[in-house]
Amino acid sequence: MKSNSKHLGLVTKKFNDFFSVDIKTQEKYGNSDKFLCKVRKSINFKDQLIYVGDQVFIENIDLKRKRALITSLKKRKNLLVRPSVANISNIYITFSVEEPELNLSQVNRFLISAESMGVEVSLVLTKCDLISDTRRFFLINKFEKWGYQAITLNLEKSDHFNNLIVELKKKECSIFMGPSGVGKTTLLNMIIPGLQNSTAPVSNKIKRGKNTTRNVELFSISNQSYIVDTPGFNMQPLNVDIRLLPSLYSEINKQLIDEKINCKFRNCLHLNDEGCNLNKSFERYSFYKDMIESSKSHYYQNQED
Ligand SMILES: Nc1nc2c(ncn2[C@@H]2O[C@H](COP(=O)(O)OP(=O)(O)O)[C@@H](O)[C@H]2O)c(=O)[nH]1
Ligand SMILES: [Mg+2]
Ligand SMILES: [Zn+2]
Repeated sequence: MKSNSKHLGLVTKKFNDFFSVDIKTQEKYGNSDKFLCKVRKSINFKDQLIYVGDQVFIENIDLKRKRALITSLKKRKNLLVRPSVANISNIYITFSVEEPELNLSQVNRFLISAESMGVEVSLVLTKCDLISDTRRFFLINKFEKWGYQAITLNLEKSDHFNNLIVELKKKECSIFMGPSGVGKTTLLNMIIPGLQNSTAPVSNKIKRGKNTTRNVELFSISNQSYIVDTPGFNMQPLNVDIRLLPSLYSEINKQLIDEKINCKFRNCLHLNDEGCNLNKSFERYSFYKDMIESSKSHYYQNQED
């Protein structure tokens, strides 16, 4: 690496006006170098902020002090809000099977909001040590009908966990999302050696409040793979555009695309629409209907504002 050259890097951390940027030095050996960067003063990214996960070009590289200037921003693929992270490739929706008990409607909302990001979505079920194998297979079977191959984890059994790590090392940038108390931090601490974020039982968490929030950070887990650490974020599903909703359910897509079912109107919402030919006898249909109804009221409220 020459100090007067331009390099593409990845923003892994952000604090005040500073950014930590990872640069691959010897690609084939998987080596990388971290630079502390500021944005070049004369640059105005049209008021666009730079987020963790963004790819940026750096120049004016000071190899000794590991400093550089960010001079341009590559177009991002996507941007997650709360926590703000750019260019996610995989979302792992994470829920515990017990403690807190599985809430199917909530699982669905998280899955659909993740699907609306246009990334690969997977489902992770934690705390499987708290249920029988019969119950575990029942759940795997249920989510298969939803279009997901659930990854079931049991802290006492390392093989499932190791399979997950192998998978994560093949993905570009993964994030675990799900409600509080399901074991996300526990999982991250196992995946990222040396991370040691604090975990807490569900009841303590509520008492403790929000004072543990640290910034979002990307951790490298292999040559080309990163995991997002989102300490202290209580993640909520996003509101999804009503017109997108039908396409985010695999049961609906299967009928419309594979089975070539046609409704009378192309923008059919598959409720009581005239000429709707969708077979509505699938488990998630009631959740689908609820989501449509609630985004409808959302939509009309916003129209009135
Ligand atoms: N029984 C059981 N408890 C777990 C498991 N994973 C995490 N926990 C516990 O669940 C609680 C919440 O975990 P934490 O990682 O802080 O959840 P987060 O809020 O999703 O980050 C902690 O008391 C953990 O010890 C598991 O696989 N089995
Ligand atoms: Mg946590
Ligand atoms: Zn229809």
